[in-house]
Amino acid sequence: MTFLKMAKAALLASVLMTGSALACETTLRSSDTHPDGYPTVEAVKAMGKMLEERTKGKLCIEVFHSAQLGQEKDTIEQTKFGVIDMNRVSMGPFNNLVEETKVVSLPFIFRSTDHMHKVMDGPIGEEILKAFEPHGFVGLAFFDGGSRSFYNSKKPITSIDDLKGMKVRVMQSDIFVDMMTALGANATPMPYGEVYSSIQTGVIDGAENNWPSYESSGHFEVARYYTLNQHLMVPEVLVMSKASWDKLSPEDQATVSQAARDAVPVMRKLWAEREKASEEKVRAAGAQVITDIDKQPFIDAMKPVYEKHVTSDRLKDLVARIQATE
Ligand code: GTR
Repeated sequence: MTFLKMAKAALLASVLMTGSALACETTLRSSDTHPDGYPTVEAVKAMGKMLEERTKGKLCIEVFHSAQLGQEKDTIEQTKFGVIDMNRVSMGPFNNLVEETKVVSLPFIFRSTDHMHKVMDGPIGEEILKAFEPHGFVGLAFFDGGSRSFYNSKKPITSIDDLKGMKVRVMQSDIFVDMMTALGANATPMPYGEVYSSIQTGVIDGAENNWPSYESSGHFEVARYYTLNQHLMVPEVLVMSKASWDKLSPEDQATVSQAARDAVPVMRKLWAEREKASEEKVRAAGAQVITDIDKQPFIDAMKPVYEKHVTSDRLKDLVARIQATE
């Protein structure tokens, strides 16, 4: 064996031992607030596998789960500047940056999961994905975020009246602050990672989220009353930093785009399974779930939120088209 051959063999062996991510020419760093195994984390990993195969090891993704790279709002900033290549976040924290994300963050804008899928998979979804670009991001795909409901540590919420004066954490967006105000509660915007201890120490009374987040965050341990009022159905988005995107060849950009879209059905399947499993887990752990709730008063109370936030012609048009989507 020549020296060169020996060196090559040693390099190959070390690459095999250290795992596939390092074998790639370029490894894209992707952020997620959720823990390993969560549907969004697994979907981006699946996308990474597709990418690695399709580019023959040129491009890979490494998912930094469990908020290892920071809380959503901060990681969005870092993604904008190319410090993080990819990010899977709720569209809520994007509201103040990308105006178009507001329409899908409005309470009760979607009538059902089917309605949401139709909108996000169609021309409106495409328009919203494109809207990220002028702000330093490339919108790659939308993931499901289920529907969000209220939970708290104090008492069962059976009507709007029960929310009066409660301190409820919301994601960092003015829409959600105004939504809580319209319901007579005190909104406390804060990062997801601070919610558990804030409920535990009584800084807040509760929060709102979907089944998988309520379960995986452990919030059900400290806030056992969950009311299935389903006021929000905010889709999630996978974005890439425009700075990282611009470093790729047009062929690689197309491969990244396609792999992201191909990860959507993977995500939806995992999501449906996890929603059921999470609900079963929190119920078994003693969470008190209130299902008998009249949503109409909540829907009616949202009028001022729409009036305040749907002001430009662009947003009015998007809202009207979403509502008209059958
Ligand atoms: C989850 C969502 C996260 C994050 C979190 C929150 O449902 O998947 O991206 O936005 O809610 O409430 O901050």
